[in-house]
Amino acid sequence: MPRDTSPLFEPLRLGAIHAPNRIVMAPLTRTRANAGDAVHALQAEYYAQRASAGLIVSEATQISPQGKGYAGAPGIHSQAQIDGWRGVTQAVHAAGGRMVLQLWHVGRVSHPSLQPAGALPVAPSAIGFEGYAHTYDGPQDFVVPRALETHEIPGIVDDYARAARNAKVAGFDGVEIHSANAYLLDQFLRDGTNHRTDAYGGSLENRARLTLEVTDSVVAVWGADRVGIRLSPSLTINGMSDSNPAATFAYAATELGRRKLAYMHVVEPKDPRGDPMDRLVDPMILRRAFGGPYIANSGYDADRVLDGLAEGRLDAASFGRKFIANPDLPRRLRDGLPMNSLNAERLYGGGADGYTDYPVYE
Ligand code: 8OZ
Repeated sequence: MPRDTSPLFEPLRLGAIHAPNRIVMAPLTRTRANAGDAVHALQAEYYAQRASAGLIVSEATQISPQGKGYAGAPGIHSQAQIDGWRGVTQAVHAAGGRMVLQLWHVGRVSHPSLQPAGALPVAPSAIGFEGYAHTYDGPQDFVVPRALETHEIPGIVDDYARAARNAKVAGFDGVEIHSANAYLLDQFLRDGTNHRTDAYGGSLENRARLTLEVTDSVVAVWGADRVGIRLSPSLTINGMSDSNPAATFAYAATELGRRKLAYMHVVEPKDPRGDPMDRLVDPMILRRAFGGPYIANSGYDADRVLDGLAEGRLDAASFGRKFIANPDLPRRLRDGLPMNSLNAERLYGGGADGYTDYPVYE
């Protein structure tokens, strides 16, 4: 007997957003924006193909020119960008879907060639790290960023609020604040990247202040029930570290929980049964601290989602690579159908190839 997959299709309320199933399309950087960092008809087709998701989270999208860190990533700070995204939301809605925009500032994960006037990328503190930025001239070493002055921080909070308003004009159903994956808000949260001595550094409360101020400014635009947030407590890419990640993220999740957001989206350790050193923070600490709808991410398949639902460990799960390769992923999970394989050469950049040409199951 094949396993009963109907729990995947029990509807879920994510704040004011009604998801018809528990299968979320994860935010996926695909770097196919045009020269003005705008999305266009190609992205409208790609996202509309995936409208059977319970919810689509857009690829990470710059709130400001300073927030950019990857050649080909889209923004939500110009009129052309708003117009491009409006075409996407119209196509997704016409196909019966729901979609939130992921609001992104990369902080130090950038390069002067991607910054206005060739400026240094900004960060909580002037701390360099190993690796390379994805620029228009190919990979280039990361540089030591410039520490933000305290008086610049309200301007960044305003940039998030403006981007949130632009997302509304573009017709999204809500927004997700990207506070994960080694980008600006995550850099403030963790003490490996945040050595500040002002109100935004030091204590747990101070390091969480920027994420919470941004959340409050975005909630003022959308209402809490259309704002989600993404965290990645166990991720150590791009030089991320924290001296007590369980305490840091439990505090952030508790404070976010007080705000009654639509959901919290957590990048979990890749293999929950793997090396305990890779499991810095038990995701259940965050789930309990937050208290609201919880979307799990990383390496899920139908069985793990069904187990997680049955054991009360999650409310939904998001899928990345599987959703790239299978536009009809919910149906394939429901019916146990075979999956298309991923064309890993075509994840980033280019056009329709490896983007909109994955077939639905016949
Ligand atoms: C992969 C490649 C580039 C960016 C993230 C926005 O990790 C990203 C990203 C992922 O959140």
